Amino acid sequence: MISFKNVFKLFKQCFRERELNGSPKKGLALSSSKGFTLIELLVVIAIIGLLSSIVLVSLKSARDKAKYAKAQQEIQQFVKVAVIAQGQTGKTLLQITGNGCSDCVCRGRNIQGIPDSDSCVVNWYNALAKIQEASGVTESLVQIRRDGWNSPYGLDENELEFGPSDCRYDTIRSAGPDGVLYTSDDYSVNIHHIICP
Ligand SMILES: [Ca+2]
Ligand SMILES: [Ca+2]
Repeated sequence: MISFKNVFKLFKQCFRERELNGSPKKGLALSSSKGFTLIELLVVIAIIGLLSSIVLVSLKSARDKAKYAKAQQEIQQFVKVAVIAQGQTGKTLLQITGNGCSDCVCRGRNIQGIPDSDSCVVNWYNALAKIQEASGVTESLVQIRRDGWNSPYGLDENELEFGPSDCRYDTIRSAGPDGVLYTSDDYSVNIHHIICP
């Protein structure tokens, strides 16, 4: 990776050479009419490389920002449907999906682009379908199956999972740019209780 430090070093070398010689060394000139030295050419290449890496980093960051916005919007949509489903049935998400941890099989690995046959995707699609059915919402939720990084969303049903006093929140999350659930780049939301106070 080209760093500012390296470019600065090249600049220094270049100017030192000019100070010592007054003009570029003929022996090093790549083009006698222009009089550019090899070191000057290297400086230009280094600057171009540095600028390119800055542009690439900015592009990635802009793309990630758009993907986070998509995840936020889709998770909001999911939570809205989940709350309706709970209200319609008077059941917790665990009771609706029949699973206490849909995303447990997704943890500790990169789930970007995993096939629909993977148990992680199967669990999420099942939960999504059951929650949609319970809600009575007819609007298709197919578009919120995967986040912008092509990972399935992770749902952990928690409310009353281990008894009547287990008042942990259900959570829904996007694995974020790294494709791994429960790391610092995730975007996650708690879903309101239906039975717990
Ligand atoms: Ca759980
Ligand atoms: Ca992550």
